[in-house]
Amino acid sequence: MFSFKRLIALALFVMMLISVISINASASNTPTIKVSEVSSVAGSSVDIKIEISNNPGIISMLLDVSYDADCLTLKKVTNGTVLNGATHNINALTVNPYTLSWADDIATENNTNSGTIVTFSFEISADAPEGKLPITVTYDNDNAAIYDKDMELVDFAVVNGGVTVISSKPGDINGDSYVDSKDAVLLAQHLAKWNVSIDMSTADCNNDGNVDSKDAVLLAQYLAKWNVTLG
Ligand SMILES: [Ca+2]
Ligand SMILES: [Ca+2]
Repeated sequence: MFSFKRLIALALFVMMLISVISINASASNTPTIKVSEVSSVAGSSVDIKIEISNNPGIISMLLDVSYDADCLTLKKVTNGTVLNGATHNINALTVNPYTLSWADDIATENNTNSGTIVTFSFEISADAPEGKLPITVTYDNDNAAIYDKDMELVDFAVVNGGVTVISSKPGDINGDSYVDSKDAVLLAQHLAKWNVSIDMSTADCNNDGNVDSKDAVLLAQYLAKWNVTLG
């Protein structure tokens, strides 16, 4: 039979365990708005997603999305399926910050969906410097930006993201920021003297100053996940 002291110790241990579990649970249950992060080369197009998770239930959400308009041009805003109805104004692509406005004021039930609320398609300017271009979301609950069906304000944590502009990658011969079979095909066509335009610096996969079959072999090995390095 347990002694009384041992019983107390066990009870304390169980209580501690429960509190640790509930702390972890509450940390992972925080309502969150998250901006995705991507890396790509100057001059390319990128998609940035804005997602909500652990949505406790809302009927209205007003967000401002800010970005570096010198280096990023907003081309398109596409609604996700999480919030019913429009969350963007298609006439205002040049306005920065861009306002995402969603309200369902006659809703009798909260919307508790989580997922992608909207996707921003940006073009990175050709002269964008290497480095990170932050994309940030803000909301103003002093002015009731996010609330539920009882008109109670709902706070979300915000995790900002952005676009990291990288220099050209060895092997990314078509400059779409990925090194994949399209690049291998393009290099093979170039070597077969097809009339294709390639980036000679990224096509020189082994960095020996020439673009030849050695580069095609190295690229094929890389794509086959051999332990080789490009550049
Ligand atoms: Ca590529
Ligand atoms: Ca080479």
